[in-house]
This record gives sequence, C-alpha cells and structure tokens, in this order.
Amino acid sequence: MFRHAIVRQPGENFADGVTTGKLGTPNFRLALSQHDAYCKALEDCGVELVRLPADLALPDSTFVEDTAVLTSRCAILTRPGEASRLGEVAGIRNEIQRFYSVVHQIEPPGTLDGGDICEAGSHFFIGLSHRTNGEGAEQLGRILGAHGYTWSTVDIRDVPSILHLKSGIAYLDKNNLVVMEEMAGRGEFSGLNLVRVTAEENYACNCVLVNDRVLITSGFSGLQAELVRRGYQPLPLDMSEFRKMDGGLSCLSLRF
Ligand code: CIR
Repeated sequence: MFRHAIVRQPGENFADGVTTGKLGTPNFRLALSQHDAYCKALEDCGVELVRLPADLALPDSTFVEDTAVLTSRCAILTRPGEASRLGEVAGIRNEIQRFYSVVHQIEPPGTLDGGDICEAGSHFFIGLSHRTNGEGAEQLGRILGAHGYTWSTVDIRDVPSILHLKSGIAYLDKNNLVVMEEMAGRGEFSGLNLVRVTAEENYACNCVLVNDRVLITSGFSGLQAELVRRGYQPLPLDMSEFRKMDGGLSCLSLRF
C-alpha cells in the first residue's frame, strides 16, 4: 500500500532536458496539464502528495524517480548516470529524510538511476544500463542485502529501445511482471507470470500499480485489455509530452 508520493512540477525549460529527441519538442502547457492529471490520479488512488516546485536549474528534475530508491525498510539516494542530473539528488534529500530515518547514498564511482530499479516483492531487479553501472548496482545490492532483500542484475545495454530497466518491465503484484516482448525470454524472469507486451506497445510497459489501480499510458489498448482480463483496474493517462523527453509514467513520482 502506498500512502505517499513525491512529485516535482515540470519547469518551463523542461524541453532543455536530456532526450534522444525523436518525437519533437514538448509543449510546456500540455506537459503541465498532463502532470496535473497524473497528480490527481495518484490522489484518486489514495496517495498523499508532496508537491515540489519546478527547479529551472535542473530541467529533468520532474523525473524524480531517478533520484532515489524507496523501500519499506530504507531509502537510498542515487547518483544519476547523466552528469546534468547529478544535482537533482540534493533537492530531494530533505524530503526523504522527513519520512525515513535510514537513508543511504550511492557513492562515486557508482552511478545509478531509480528508473533502473524494479522492486518485485522482496526481490529487486537492478538494471545495468547506460545510466546505472556495475559499481552502482553492487553498492545498491549490498545495501538491499543488509536490509534482508535479495537482488539480481539485468543487463539492458543491448536493448537500445529502452533507457531504463523499467522502460521495459513493471512488477505488479502476485508474481505478475509486465514485460516487453524483446526481454520476455530472459532467464532472469523465469518463475514470474509474464504479461507480455507487443513491440508496438513497448512504451506502455512502464506502468505502475498504485494501490487498487494500474496507471498506464493511454492509447495502448492491447495491454490495457490484458490488465483488465487479469483483474486489474487500469487508469489511463496521456503522457505524450513526457515521452518526448524519454520519460515514462513511473519516473514522475517516488511512491512509498
Ligand atoms: C533523462 O533522459 O534522464 C530524462 N529526460 C528522462 C528520464 C526518465 N526517467 C525514467 O524513465 N525513470
């Protein structure tokens, strides 16, 4: 059960963030209204929001998920793998310390983005990506292990269509893992019930179970119908402007 979430409003220079830029420049007004709808959806799921103001010095800072890994036993502040995003962690530290007495930190030369960390019950999948390196993964693994969690790595550096591990997988509950077709055969996921997503719907893999609902990007009817068939209640949200900045649904909040 999530009771809280931290979000940060996008700034008007949000389009200056890092992106592979294949989908054009985002419209700031539309991004703001999509962010508002996202916040309302979280509240409708019973979550109390900590709303942080836009930070114009850090255009990617609306993607708060990359700055921390929040578990029920401890918090870990990350060290983002993109140099322009390193400063975002300082802006979230105080908020996290208000809620957590045990706060760890990923240290150099480790790099780690929260988007690469997928919590699946008491196990954590840690993506090795162009943002999260082996040292960052090891540090996080040691911290998680000390708190009684298990962990394993999933190397996604040879999956060019995704930025982060959670761009391609999402753990729901009851052993159910949403997974992009390209990664469905990975041995790392054997033992889980796979909800396979076709290549055309890859972007929809980044969905989030928040209490009774699954936040999902609108426009992906295949996954939406499959979730309903499996007893979930999807809550579709328009993410077009965040997608232009390579962002997904999960990265707009830190849920705990
Ligand atoms: C970046 O490239 O770092 C941002 N423009 C997007 C980050 C998206 N984060 C996520 O999916 N966890």
